[in-house]
Amino acid sequence: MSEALVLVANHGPVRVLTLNRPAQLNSFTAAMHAELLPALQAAADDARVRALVITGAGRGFCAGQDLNDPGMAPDASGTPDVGAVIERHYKPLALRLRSMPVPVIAAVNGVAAGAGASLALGCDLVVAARGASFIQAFSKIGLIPDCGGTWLLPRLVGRAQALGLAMTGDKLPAEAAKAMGLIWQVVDDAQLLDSALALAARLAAMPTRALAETRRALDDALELDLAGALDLEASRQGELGRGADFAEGVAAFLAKRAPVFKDR
Ligand code: T3D
Repeated sequence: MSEALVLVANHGPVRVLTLNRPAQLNSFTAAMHAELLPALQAAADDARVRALVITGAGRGFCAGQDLNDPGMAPDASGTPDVGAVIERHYKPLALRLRSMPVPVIAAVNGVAAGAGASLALGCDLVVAARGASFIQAFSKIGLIPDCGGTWLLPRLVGRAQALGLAMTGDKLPAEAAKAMGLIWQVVDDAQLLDSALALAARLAAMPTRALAETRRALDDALELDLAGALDLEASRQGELGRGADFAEGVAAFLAKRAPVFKDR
């Protein structure tokens, strides 16, 4: 039997998904997509999972689309239908990732290129090994950023830096990515998984539903004016305020004890 292309492991309430095509730097094939999206869905559907970590096996995180994959072969027109690949694989992946009911951490262990960079940057918090790097490889092969890259990059670092990264396709070391605000944290290579797991465990003990709503509210508010954002806050806060986690958080604070959150 061939080995899984996405390894799944549980560390208490933290689920870890490991992209597992190390010889090809975990680049995406149709077969790997066919495991990754269901693995994300399974994590979303499993009430025991309260935080997710995505990482890569071997020396790379993910080198984007596997440029040798049969899915890239020319169709009847004589050229590959790249748009169809995006519709079939990358669009559902980016949307699923961004709407996960739990916080998602990318533990970037090595190079994250093309759609692999978008996968990492589409996670809520990116923790990178000092030796990792980010490459907007698309322009080098005549494409634009995809898997959400056009939406993510200017939101993360502004138009000037986004265009610089996307047009040059230059390799951005983890420290530089942190300095420009592209990612959350850089840690020593040997500490990457432990650091990501510790952060995930911390988030897993927090009010999960509020964390997922925080992501949704920040994303939605970027499209709104101040009055619209205030309306959004009143509406979503109203819903959270009726949740068990808010009651528990306040009760625990007043009783000077540690809270136990359960909403999801
Ligand atoms: O359908 C669509 O195309 C739409 C979707 C597009 C989304 C995209 O992601 S487009 C961007 C695709 N990705 C790339 O263009 C990146 C290509 N890879 C690289 O530029 C380099 O591999 C890296 C800079 C990422 C790493 O360089 P390095 O020197 O550390 O490693 P390497 O020697 O280049 O790669 C190691 C092996 O992985 C090598 O195989 P080999 O020679 O040992 O048998 C290499 O061919 C393979 N590999 C790396 N990236 C890919 C790949 N094989 C297939 N596809 C890849 N993307």
